[in-house]
Amino acid sequence: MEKVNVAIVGATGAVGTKILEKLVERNFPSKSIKLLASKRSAGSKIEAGGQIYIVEETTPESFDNIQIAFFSAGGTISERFVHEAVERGAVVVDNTSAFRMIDSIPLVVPEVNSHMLIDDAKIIANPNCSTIQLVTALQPLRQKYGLKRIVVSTYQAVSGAGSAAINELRQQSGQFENRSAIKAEILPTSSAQQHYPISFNAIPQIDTFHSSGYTLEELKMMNETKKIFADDRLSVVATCVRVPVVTGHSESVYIELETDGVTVNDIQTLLMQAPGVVLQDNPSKQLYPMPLFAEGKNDVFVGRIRKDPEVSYGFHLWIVSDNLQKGAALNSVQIAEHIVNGKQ
Ligand code: NAP
Ligand code: 3JN
Repeated sequence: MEKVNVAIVGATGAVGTKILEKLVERNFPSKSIKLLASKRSAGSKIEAGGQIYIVEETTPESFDNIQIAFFSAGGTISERFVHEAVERGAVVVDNTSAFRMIDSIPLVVPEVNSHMLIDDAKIIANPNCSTIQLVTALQPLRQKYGLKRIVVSTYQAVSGAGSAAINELRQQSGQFENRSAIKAEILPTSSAQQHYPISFNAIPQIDTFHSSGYTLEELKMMNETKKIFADDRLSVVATCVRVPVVTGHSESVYIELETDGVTVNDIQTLLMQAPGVVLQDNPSKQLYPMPLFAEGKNDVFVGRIRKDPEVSYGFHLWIVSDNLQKGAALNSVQIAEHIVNGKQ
């Protein structure tokens, strides 16, 4: 396999550090890995796979002689540097929402639509973490039975909002224990007028509000799911909630199939063989997915599968995955592996 020079923009962040770990863990065919961040972190050191990497400031010249560039430093940085990277010959895997809904840019979850990774794609968008685990789990059901409706409520970990939000949950938990005043400065979003504690709380706002009353996170899930499934007629509605979990997003999902007469056992059998999915569904043994046990794992875990009492083609599921692994770093690295394999 041809070896490539790699860059990671946002390498010091919650997602970027996991991308580096994944590249090392999966023995990605890299000649070199360049870690990029803002001027603030230039010169800092990161260790992975027994090697020390020095972080550099991101500039247009950072992308000279780079073949694969991962971006996870927010949409503004992607808008500023992705085209620079492409002009210098890189293929970009972008983890931000900057390009996801542009028609000509593939939005890819390899288990669902790797066929979108056409040879001349220079920018590939990595979907939102909550979307990735949803579509990975539902793809086998959609393929076999057809899907007409999805109603999803999320229980999202603080690591989805970056390392500052992880620190905030830890600090607030300490403040609660010490009975000192709880300081809330990051969540629901750093730009919000009002901040709320996340410790011992659940915040029904992720990202800012759109005039429709949905948050941007909810709209991302709704629009991205339709784009990945290439189905505009699919009805998708989301409610996204932040909970005091460090890592691992959970989703309570109601689906309506296009086929009647499907049983819980049919769904379990299908999901048992599905790529990237692990079935954990045995109420008699209290077996069901939980974020604490999904942390660090690559898979999407599914359990609590029930038939709706009123709708014969309706089912309820509980879907859990590590938002920094399959939700971000793993999916990005899988995309890059497809690209590099295609170059052989
Ligand atoms: P984070 O922990 O706050 O890290 C932010 C990263 O961006 C840091 O490496 C930071 O570097 C870097 N950065 C900030 N300003 C920069 C600049 N001017 N130039 C270059 N780098 C800069 O955030 P995160 O959780 O890793 O998320 C980062 C981005 O990834 C998000 O904004 C989002 O777009 C995307 N994301 C995607 C998913 C997904 O669902 N797939 C999930 C989470 C995040 P410094 O150390 O220098 O500050
Ligand atoms: O909050 C989460 O759990 C996931 C957050 C993802 C995120 C955070 C900041 C900016 C995104 C994203 O990937 O959609 C973005 C963004 O790029 O818009």
